[in-house]
Amino acid sequence: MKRLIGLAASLAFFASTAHGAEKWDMPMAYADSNYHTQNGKRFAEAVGVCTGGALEIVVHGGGSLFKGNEIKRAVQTGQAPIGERLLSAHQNENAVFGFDSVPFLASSFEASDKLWGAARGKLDAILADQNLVLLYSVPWPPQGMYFKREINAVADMAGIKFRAYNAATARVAELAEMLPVQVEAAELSQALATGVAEAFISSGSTGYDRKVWEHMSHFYDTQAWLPRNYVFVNADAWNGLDAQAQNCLRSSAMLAEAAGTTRARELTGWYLAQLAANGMSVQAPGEQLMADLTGVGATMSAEWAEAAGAEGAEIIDAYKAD
Ligand code: PCA
Repeated sequence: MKRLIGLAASLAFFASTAHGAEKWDMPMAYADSNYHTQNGKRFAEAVGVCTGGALEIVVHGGGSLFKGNEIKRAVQTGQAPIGERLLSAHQNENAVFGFDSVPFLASSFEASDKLWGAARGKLDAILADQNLVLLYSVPWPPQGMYFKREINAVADMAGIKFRAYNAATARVAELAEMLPVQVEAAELSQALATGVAEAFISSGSTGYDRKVWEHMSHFYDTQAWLPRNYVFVNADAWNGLDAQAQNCLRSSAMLAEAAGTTRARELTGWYLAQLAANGMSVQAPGEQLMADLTGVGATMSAEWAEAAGAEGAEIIDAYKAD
């Protein structure tokens, strides 16, 4: 009898897990077809397989569930249990979040990986204080500048309305005497079409996703930095999972970070080729332009070091020591 009760109890348990499988909505900000979003979907599938269906993650791309600038708050407050956001978008909250947008500090994929290795522990801790668990991060390709005409020096940029996506990009605009305006990638095409913005800095990836050749003619491959997206979980939602589900999230996240980074690397040249194939002039910045931007970068590096204080210095030291 005892055994029967035990059996009934365990059957009831399995029934309730199968029945009550947890479903997590995962807002992401960028185009559904973008490799970050596609990678997020594969991550979700891997978690589903690993947990035997006990945790189902449903990705909502393109800012369809929450807009990019709403996603962190939504996850912090538990409106969504998991999400993806541009890490440096939080630079206004804490300068350390902008470690990946310091001009010319880490402008290749190798350097970006190294810098991430140096910064990750700090980000884990800062996010843990905000009720968030950091899972994985994938970089964007190197950032270049898009214009509607030939640009040979920073002086050529004065007065242009410049679309910014974080504090660092707004600062580039200010230092070049342009007029910064914050616009999410999802709204970029519209901002260019309506003249709200006339130039911007981003990867070939976002230029491709938003078909910016309809409005832009020149891309300068400045390789200024590789900003990162990160995927994070509400800490209460995390604590509500059993150890097996947590292990599944961690192991799937490790794979997603490696796969997404590889994909970014593979696509970088392809994206630039698509800009050229659609009529844009894609080129390295000229000598004067590069010298001017190096000057802008030096100012911004000093400002970031000042704002990020001891924590920032530890990241830079660890990066340089590696
Ligand atoms: N694309 C995003 C962030 C960096 C990038 O390459 C954007 O432009 O919003």
